[in-house]
Amino acid sequence: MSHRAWIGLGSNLDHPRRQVLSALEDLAGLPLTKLSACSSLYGSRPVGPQDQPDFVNAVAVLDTRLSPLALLDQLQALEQRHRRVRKRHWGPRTLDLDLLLYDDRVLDLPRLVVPHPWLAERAFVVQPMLEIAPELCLPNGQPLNRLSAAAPSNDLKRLSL
Ligand code: ROI
Repeated sequence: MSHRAWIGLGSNLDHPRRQVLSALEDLAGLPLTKLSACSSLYGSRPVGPQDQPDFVNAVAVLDTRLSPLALLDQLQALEQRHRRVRKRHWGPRTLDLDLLLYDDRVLDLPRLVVPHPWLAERAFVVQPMLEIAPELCLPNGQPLNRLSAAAPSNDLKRLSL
């Protein structure tokens, strides 16, 4: 059975746009997985410490037969392949891949919390998700488009390719 997984991508080091675009290709090549949609790229000021470069973010939708933890393993392996640098907590990084949603599942495991705990508060996640699915609701029934007003924008803007 195929499952629908939403992935958040973010980078602010080492050619962030290139990092995100090549990560989208990598996601398309994951085993048992099809890339079914992706958002535009977005630029924004960092959430957290401000003494770091701006971020490039995007969201991808996967149709996958991988379990949530098998998918997480694949995402973490991809981050490593992009030689993920993470200098400090909430600091700059070459590539972040977050599992945002997995069907309507709610998971609270030591390695994985789904929906992603910060999803609703981050415009750089909410806006790209709404670009793909304006009517999307979270597993608790909350419509995503109601949350978008609450999240600070951090000067989020859609980037032209
Ligand atoms: N800020 C923005 N704008 N985009 C991110 O992807 C991002 N990721 C993070 C922190 C450092 C919290 N801030 C971010 O992990």
